[in-house]
Amino acid sequence: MQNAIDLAIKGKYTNSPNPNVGCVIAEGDKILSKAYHCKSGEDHAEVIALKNLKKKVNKKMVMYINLEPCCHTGKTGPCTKTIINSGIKNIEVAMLDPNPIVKGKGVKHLRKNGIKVNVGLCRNEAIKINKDFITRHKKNRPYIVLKQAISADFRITNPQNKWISSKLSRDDSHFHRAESCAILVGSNTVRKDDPRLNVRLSKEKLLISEKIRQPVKIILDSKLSLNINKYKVFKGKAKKIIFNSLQTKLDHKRNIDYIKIKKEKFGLDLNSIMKILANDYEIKRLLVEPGKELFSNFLNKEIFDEIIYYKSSVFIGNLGMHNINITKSYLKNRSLILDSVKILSNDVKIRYILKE
Ligand code: AOF
Ligand code: ZN
Repeated sequence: MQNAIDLAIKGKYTNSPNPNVGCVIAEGDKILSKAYHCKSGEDHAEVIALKNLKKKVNKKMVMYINLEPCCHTGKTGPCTKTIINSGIKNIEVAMLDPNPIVKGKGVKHLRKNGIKVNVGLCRNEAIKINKDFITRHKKNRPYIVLKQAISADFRITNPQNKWISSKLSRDDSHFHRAESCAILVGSNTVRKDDPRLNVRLSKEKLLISEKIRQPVKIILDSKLSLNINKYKVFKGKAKKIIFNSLQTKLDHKRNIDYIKIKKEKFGLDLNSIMKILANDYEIKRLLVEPGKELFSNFLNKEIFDEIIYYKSSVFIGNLGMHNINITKSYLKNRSLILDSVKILSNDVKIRYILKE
C-alpha cells in the first residue's frame, strides 16, 4: 500500500479537482503492475493498472488502492465495473472516498460481486496525502495554506528590496504554488508587489510530463479599486476571479469573473468566498499569500489549515511592516502544531498545521 501511496502523490500537480490515487497489483511480494491518476477526465489509477497488467488475472492477485474505487460515471466510467470484469478477487483499500457520490458505495458494490475488500490498511498515511480532497468534500471549502515570507526581525515588507526570502526559498514556494489549484491575495498586495501569481518552475523540476497547470488567480478587491490594465496579475490567459462588494459580471475576453460578496466588519465574507471556490470552481487546495490584514482575517475566522513561513536572516528595521504575532493567539478555539522545520540556505521554512 505504501507503494500505491507514493505513486498517488505523483499526480498532485496535475490531477485536480480529483484526488491523489495510486494502484498496485501484486502477487505475493511481486509487483505486477502499478499506476496513478494523472489528470481529471483521463483513466483512473485502477483502470490504468489493469490495462498495464501483462499477466492473466488469477485468484492470488491483490489490488492495492489508497482510495475506494469509484462506482459512478463522471468524466470516466465506474472503476468498480472494470475491476469486476477483470476477475480480480482481492482488494486492499486504504480509505473510503469522501465524495458523496461514492462514499462506501464502491466497496459495497465490489463485495456484492464476490470480491474480498479490506478497508483501512495505511489509513492515516492515505488521509495525509488527500487532505485537500477530503477538506473540500467534508467542509465544503478548499484546504487553505497561508504563506508568508518574514525577515529576521519579523517584518513582512521590505522598502529597499522587493524580496525578503532567498532565491532557494522562493523556488521552494513555487512548489506550493504548483500544487495549489488557486492563489489568493488582497488588493494591497497587488498594489505594492505587483505579483504574477503564476508557477515559474519547469516540468523537469516538478517531475511531470504534462503541461504545467497554472493556478486560478484570486484577488479580493472590495471596492474594485485596482486598475486591471496596470497590474501583471490581470494579464495572461489563466482564470482570474475578483471578489468584490459591488458587482457580479463575467469578462470572457480577459477571463476574469467578478463575484459580488457580502462585506463584513474586516473585509469580504471569507466563508462565502471559500464555499464558492469549493463548489463552483472545484478548488481543492488554495494558497493564500496574504499581507497583514488578510492574514489576521484568516486567523480570526480560523478558516485555514496550514501556515508556512519562510523566515530569512535579513534585518529590515522599522520601515518594514511587522507581521502578526500568532503566538499572541488570534485563535480562539484551535491551536497550531509545529509540523516541520527545514533549512533553506540562510532561511528557515516553518510549517504549522491547525489542530483538528
Ligand atoms: C478512483 N480512482 O484514480 C480516482 C477516483 O469525473 P471522474 O470520472 O474522473 O471521477 C472523479 C471522482 O472519482 C473523484 O471526485 C473521486 O471521487 C473519484 N476519484 N476514483 O476509483 C481514481 N481519481
Ligand atoms: Zn474510478
